[in-house]
Amino acid sequence: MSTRDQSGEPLVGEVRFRVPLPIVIPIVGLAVIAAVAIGISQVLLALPHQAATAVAVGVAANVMGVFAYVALRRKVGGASLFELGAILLYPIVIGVAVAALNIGEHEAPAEEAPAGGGGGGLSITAENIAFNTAELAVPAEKEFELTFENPDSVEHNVSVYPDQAAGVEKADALFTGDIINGGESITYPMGPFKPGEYFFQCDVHPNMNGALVAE
Ligand SMILES: [Cu+2]
Repeated sequence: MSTRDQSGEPLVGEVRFRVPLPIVIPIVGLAVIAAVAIGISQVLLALPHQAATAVAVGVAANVMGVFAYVALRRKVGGASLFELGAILLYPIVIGVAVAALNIGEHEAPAEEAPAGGGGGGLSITAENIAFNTAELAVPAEKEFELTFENPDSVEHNVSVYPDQAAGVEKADALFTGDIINGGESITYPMGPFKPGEYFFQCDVHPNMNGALVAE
């Protein structure tokens, strides 16, 4: 214990010994766990995805290594405990440095998400056992989203087939939408479709149908 006193104040040592260890250890342990968990999560959230994964794996590997070392050597002195703590946390320090360096570089890509994800805002509605449109124009050669709203009191879906004959047989579906209950809505990820005319229908009520035109 004498090695610890060279850097710390004697008073701290006195207080430590007066408070029973069974009380101190859980409190300190919880505080350390909370601080480490919050710190790591903050770092990981600030990092780009690939770097976050690497840092998380690095931290996990270090935790395993340090505890294996502690477990094998029952007695670890104060100084080496501090060193182990430092080793345990160094991936976080590296992560913080990487995060700080990347803040400037990664601001621009944030604009991409809303622009790319928004699409054309395609939507279709089923009401009174009928779709609100007989023709659905969609972008060709790319993935897009179709928002399907069902304010009816019965269940519907939207599926896409090469043509009406396939729809009648429910064969060769190009897309099969999940059936949703009345009062619900859903966003279907669709495409990519080659340019051309296809057939969409509600599989529950095949008389609800129309042409899906990809262009
Ligand atoms: Cu239907």
